[in-house]
Amino acid sequence: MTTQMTEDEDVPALGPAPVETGFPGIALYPGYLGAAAQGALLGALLAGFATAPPYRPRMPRTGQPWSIRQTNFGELGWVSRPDGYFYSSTNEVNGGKWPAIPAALLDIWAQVAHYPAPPECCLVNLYDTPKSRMGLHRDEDEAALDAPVVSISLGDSCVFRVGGFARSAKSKSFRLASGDVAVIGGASRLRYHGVDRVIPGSSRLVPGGGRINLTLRRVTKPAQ
Ligand SMILES: O=C(O)CCC(=O)C(=O)O
Ligand SMILES: [Mn+2]
Repeated sequence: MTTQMTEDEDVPALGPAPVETGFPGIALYPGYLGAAAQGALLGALLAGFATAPPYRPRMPRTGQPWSIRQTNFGELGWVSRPDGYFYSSTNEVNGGKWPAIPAALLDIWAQVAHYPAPPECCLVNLYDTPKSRMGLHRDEDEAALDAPVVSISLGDSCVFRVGGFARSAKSKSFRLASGDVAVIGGASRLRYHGVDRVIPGSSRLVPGGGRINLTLRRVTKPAQ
C-alpha cells in the first residue's frame, strides 16, 4: 500500500491518508481499502463481468485497439469507438445495460467526493498485459465538471503520471498500489494524467496478475 514518488521526481514520499500531492484538488489515499475489502470488491467486479464482459476498445479515428480492456458499471458507460468517445446507457457489445455500481464503490464516493449526487459511471480499466498503459489525457466528456473523478486501484501497482493543462506541461509521477484511492477534482479536474506502466508481480490480488482501475464519474449535472 505504499504510495511513493517514482525515480524521476524529487517529490517527498507520501505519508498517511489523505496525502498532499502538490496539486490542489488532487488527494491520494494510500491503502484506503484493506486486504479484505479489496477481495470483496474484486468479487463484486468479477460477478459484474459475467453480464458486462471486458472488451478491447478501439481509438477514435485510427480504430487502433487500446492496450487495456474496459467495461462499465452504472447508468452510463464511457466507450471509445472509431467514431468518438461517448457515454451510453447501453453496452453495445451485448446490447444490455451495464451492471449497477457495487455498493462498496458508492460508499467510497460518498466518503471522499464531497459531491451532492452519486456517480453515474464506473469505468473499469483492465491492465492485463505487460504493455498495458494509458496515454496522457483529460477526463472532459462530463457535463458535471464540478464533480471530482474518484479512482480506485486494485492489483498490480502502476506509475501514474499527473501533468498540467497542456499535454506538454511538466508532470510528476506517483506509484498507485492496490487499495489506493485517488481523487482528482477542484482546480485539477482537467489536468492531464495517464498510466505509464504497470509493475508486474507487485500484487497477488488479481488472478493471473494485472491491474484493475475503477474510475467513478458524475456525468450529468444533478437537478438543483
Ligand atoms: O488507470 C488509471 O489509474 C487511470 C484511468 C483514467 O485516467 C481514466 O480511465 O480516465
Ligand atoms: Mn482519466
